[in-house]
Amino acid sequence: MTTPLRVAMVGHAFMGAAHSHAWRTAPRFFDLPLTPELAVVVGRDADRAAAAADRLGWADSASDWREVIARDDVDLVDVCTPGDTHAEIAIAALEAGKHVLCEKPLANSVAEAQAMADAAARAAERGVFAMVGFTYRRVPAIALARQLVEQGRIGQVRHVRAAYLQDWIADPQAPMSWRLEADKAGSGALGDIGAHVVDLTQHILGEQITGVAATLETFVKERPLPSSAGSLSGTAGEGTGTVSVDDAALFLARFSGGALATFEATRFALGRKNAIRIEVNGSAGSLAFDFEDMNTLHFFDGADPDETAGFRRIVVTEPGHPYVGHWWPAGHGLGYEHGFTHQVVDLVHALAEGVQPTPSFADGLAVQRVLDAVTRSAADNSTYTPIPGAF
Ligand code: SOE
Repeated sequence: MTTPLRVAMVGHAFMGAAHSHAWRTAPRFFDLPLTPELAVVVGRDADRAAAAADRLGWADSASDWREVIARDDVDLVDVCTPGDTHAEIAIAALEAGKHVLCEKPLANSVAEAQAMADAAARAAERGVFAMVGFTYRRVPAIALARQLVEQGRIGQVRHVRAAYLQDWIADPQAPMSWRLEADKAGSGALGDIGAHVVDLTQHILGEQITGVAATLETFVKERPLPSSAGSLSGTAGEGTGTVSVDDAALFLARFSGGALATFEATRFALGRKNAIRIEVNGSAGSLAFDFEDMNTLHFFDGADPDETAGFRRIVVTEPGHPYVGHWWPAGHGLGYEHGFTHQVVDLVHALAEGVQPTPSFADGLAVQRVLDAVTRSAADNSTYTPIPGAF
């Protein structure tokens, strides 16, 4: 048994369940230098928090995150709440000397994300670290794509085509939820799922987006209020509410290394449930990924002879592939939840070594700047909008 890492998790809905699973599972499949303990789960309603503790495997529950952050028997605060509370909770936790894992997008505005990145930089000087939960970085096929780009296997990147497609609000009768309210979620498809592909492409290329030209649309402006909440969309009830976020976001972008990119984020692509599609074309090859076939990566090697050249379908389930050797025999694939487990593994190693885990809050801020530029560009009739500070 190694030193415990006592975790407090704030929020216990969809992301809270995914994080709980990861904290429980990581030490069972990976040798960790610290042993995560699911110490306390926090929710606004004491009864529901207690029920969540039972269901998700937490030792204790509480209804006041401020009290929990002040506890001596908590080492890390895991923020799984809607975006409007990220900055307040994360900054308070860092100032109280707790490490922080915060769900994406980092915040609802650049100002909040900047304050969080500043707090994280101050805390890091004291050996207290913060990480933002762009969990798809830890899908083995994505980690492999990153390695191949880093090794120069596709050469100089020219094009990036990125889309995140879902359909869970395509039905106009799908009820309101916090994800459709600007004051809670910050933005709609843009921040909820577009943020993932912005982070993933910046991560895979090891570059930053330097400017965007964007358009946003809200297709369904009024929706039924929910009668009961579901993990994403609940059941429609009486009355209606106004959707105050985008339903879809499209934008062109430029990367710091000169690549041109297109991005699409929508929750109206009927039939596409969680399609994160990324294609990267370089001077020496291409890569293509789709989360709906998440255990494979497609690789075209420009050096292959013409007669046999073609996209190679790499089944990313070999023990030598990133993270895979800790799981099942070759060919027995992984799922959505494994990215969260890998996130915990990498975070725990970084904390034990006293180094900055990635993606950092500074990385989260970089994504936030892109989201902000998209919103400004769309408001200005798709005018090309440079990202401040990105080169
Ligand atoms: C809903 O669109 C959602 O749960 C996102 O909020 C998550 O970040 C993504 O992983 C799956 O879809």
